[in-house]
Amino acid sequence: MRVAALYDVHGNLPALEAALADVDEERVDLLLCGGDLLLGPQPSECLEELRGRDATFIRGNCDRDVASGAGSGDPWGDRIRWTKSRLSDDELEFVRGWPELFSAEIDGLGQVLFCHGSPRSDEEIITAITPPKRLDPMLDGVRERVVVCGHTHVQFDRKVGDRRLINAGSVGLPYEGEAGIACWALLGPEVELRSAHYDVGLAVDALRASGYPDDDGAVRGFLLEPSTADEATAHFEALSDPSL
Ligand SMILES: [Mn+2]
Repeated sequence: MRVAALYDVHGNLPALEAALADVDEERVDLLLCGGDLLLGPQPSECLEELRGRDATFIRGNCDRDVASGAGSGDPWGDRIRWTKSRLSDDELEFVRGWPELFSAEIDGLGQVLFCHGSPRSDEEIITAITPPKRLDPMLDGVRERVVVCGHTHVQFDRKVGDRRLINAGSVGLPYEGEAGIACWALLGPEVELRSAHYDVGLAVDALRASGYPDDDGAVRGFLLEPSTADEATAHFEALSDPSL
């Protein structure tokens, strides 16, 4: 089996369409949506596009928040509630049924575990430099030698002991220092970290037209002036390890 892993779309339909056009160039047996599909300007459009392609879904922390409508009074709480309001009861019910983990036998790689944050949490952070001391408890009891995650929007492919850890990156809001790329991963028999180019102006227009709350300009900023991978990785490690 060959798998296309599309993580962290965040309701960015132009980016999703670009990634899917790239996927269509490959012979893929399974389309895996790795979570955080919804929170963004076009949640229903992105969900229906992937449902129409019979994708397999796992749940991200933001999908969980959107389905429950949980969120504080800050701008992200407004975004969560707005996104929930754009989904039908049927769509929300579908999202609530998503599992946290998915495992598949992939050509050349063996059994591969897909999670959103870490195998034990949809919001735990794994980066390219997370030390084994923090990784070991997250991977305790995991049988698969290959683990694919997302959540940080930064791609990597690293060896840790006898395991291979891969971050598929983000389709909709990658932190790779370049605007207008949609990142995803092709698995089997090799691991290919891919990025498809698209017109980021279409995503900015969709953001504005949708009415998605962005008074603080944060999402516009993520689209037009994304952090570099090194900046984002340092930021996430500092969040995860208070001693840094
Ligand atoms: Mn996430």
